[in-house]
Amino acid sequence: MKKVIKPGIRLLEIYCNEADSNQYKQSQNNGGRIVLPVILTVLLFSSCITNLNIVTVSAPAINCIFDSDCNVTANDTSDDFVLSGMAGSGFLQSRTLPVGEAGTPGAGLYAYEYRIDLRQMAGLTHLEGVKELSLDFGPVSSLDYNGDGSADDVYVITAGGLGTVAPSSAVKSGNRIIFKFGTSIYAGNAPGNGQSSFFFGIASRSPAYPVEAHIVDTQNNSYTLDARAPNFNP
Ligand SMILES: [Ca+2]
Repeated sequence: MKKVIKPGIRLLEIYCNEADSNQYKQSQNNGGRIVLPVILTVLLFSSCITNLNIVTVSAPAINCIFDSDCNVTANDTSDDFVLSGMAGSGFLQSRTLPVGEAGTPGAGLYAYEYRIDLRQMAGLTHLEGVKELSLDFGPVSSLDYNGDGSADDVYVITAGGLGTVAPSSAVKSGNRIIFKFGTSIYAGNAPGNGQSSFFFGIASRSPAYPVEAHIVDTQNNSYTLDARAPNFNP
């Protein structure tokens, strides 16, 4: 209740989350003075904003969510980029798994995994990094990826796969998902010394099609990259 009269995003979360909505109703009963800010916020933002929850998993075990023998053949595409002031190149990888097999938790669902690789990107006088990835994804299918009995939105493969940097948050605004890296993925002081993110994954009912993704670097430069995401509104 104490947080209700805070920024617009927090107010919008009230409309996306039942627990918060109940909290809002309670605060309304207790005070009533927050009605105007809520109305203004709804007028300013037309889409629902939600925080997606992120869990860590290991490979190849994560494949068992979608495949009965846990052995999948992934479809990989990537788009190269170089950050301002850096040399060499990095890439955004889009990986999809075959549609989830009947009898698995992910039956009928499509897993999308992304990875940002700056291992071959280098800087001489300073190092740039990637702090954000966003793309239109549409509805998210939640699954219990880490086996703790509750549904999860995003999984990060922190064991058994490439990479060292995990997204620190994933926020859904309308159909768009913004992955943020509290610690950016950095280029290195020589080719081969840069960092890669872990693969981070999310599921959808829709098969893939080409989209434009956006990344933001540590200097707030924005770049448009080819990626694949669910064709959720064919
Ligand atoms: Ca879980």
